[in-house]
Amino acid sequence: MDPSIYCSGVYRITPSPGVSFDVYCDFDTVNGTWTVIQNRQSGEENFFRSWASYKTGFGNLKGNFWLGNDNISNLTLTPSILRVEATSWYGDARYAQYSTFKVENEVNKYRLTVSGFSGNANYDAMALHNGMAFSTYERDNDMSSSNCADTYKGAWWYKSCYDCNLNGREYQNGTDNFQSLIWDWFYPNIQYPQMMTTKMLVKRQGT
Ligand SMILES: [Ca+2]
Repeated sequence: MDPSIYCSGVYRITPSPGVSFDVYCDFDTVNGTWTVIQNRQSGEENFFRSWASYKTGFGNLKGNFWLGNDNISNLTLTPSILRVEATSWYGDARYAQYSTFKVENEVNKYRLTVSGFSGNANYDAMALHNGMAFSTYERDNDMSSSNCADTYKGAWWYKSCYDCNLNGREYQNGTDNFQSLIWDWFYPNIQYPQMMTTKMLVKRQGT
């Protein structure tokens, strides 16, 4: 699609036969068109939610939302690229991009494949999560003897436990809050800086 014709907004897509759902298409971010799978721009939405909620998705496609693991899995049946955009509470906007991104289906616990990091986010915080299953507070699929999703009040592809926690519950500026929106080493001298905004965007490889 030609971005000079289309505007960013909500569109219905059919990523595979018989599967249609609404998405927010982003024509404003560089090298788009992107489909937004996660957006946090304020603290208005609760992200500490169940497996069923993350499965179907929640929130407002024009505001804060998670698109839903079933939808994300369907989107990434086609080889895909992930871009993560984050702005810290200090006001610095940076990104991480991954040349390969795939989320498997529910039977396979929405297992994550992510690789091919580039960008200026200083640190590849998704690498730790490559190959991990998705966990929520009542579905502990992580590699830890504890329950990462419950400890850190989020839902993510936790290992034991995280290098990034973009679905963390606590939306606030501060320090040493591991239940917040974290991207490790966003700054070379701050290991766990909290993010004010995050956005996860997907597009097909080769577009
Ligand atoms: Ca565990």
